[in-house]
Amino acid sequence: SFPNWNVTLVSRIHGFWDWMFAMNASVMMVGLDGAGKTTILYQLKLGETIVSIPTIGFHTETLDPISGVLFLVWDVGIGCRGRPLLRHYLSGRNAILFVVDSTDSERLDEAKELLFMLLHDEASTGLPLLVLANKQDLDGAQSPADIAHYLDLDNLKGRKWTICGCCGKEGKGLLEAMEKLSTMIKEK
Ligand SMILES: Nc1nc2c(ncn2[C@@H]2O[C@H](COP(=O)(O)OP(=O)(O)OP(=O)(O)O)[C@@H](O)[C@H]2O)c(=O)[nH]1
Ligand SMILES: [Mg+2]
Repeated sequence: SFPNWNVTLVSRIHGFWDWMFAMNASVMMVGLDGAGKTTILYQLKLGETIVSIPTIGFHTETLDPISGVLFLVWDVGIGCRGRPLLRHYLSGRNAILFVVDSTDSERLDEAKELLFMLLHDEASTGLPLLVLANKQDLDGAQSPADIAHYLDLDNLKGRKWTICGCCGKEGKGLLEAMEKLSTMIKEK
């Protein structure tokens, strides 16, 4: 067995890292209009379903769904999806949260284009990516695995990524997803 001092040292080091990681992470949330970004944001913030109207421009909210990580989330809506603007919002972020409407097969191509524009921007180099396959409560929702396949996530190089199914309206799956996101940010 380890001498006591050793255990103490180890736990001190853990304490140190916990302290180091009690950080403010700033996350950029992107997705096509209607994907559910604002709904998810308010579900995480208030635990409530809100009646959302399309977001014009962007807004930011501070969240602490996971202890030790304070998320500053940039919810980017209509009008902020031009390349120069996205770059502007990307710089200085710690992660990308990409929201997909899992029922909207017709616009998956468009979603993929938007995602790849982000991932190919220099400002996003190395940032971990969480994809939320939202609206899993609806009939016809594609599974997270199918969406990952469609978005070609397996071929991403040089960044951590994960995909989670969720229902932003009821909050299902969101905390687990945010936990995975904070783990990816810490490991980066
Ligand atoms: N059934 C279902 N509806 C959802 C879910 N999440 C969002 N919605 C609905 O989808 C619509 C669009 O949601 P928003 O949160 O406004 O989408 P957004 O991504 O913020 O859209 P923009 O602000 O236009 O970019 C709203 O009517 C929401 O109630 C979900 O998980 N399930
Ligand atoms: Mg919105």
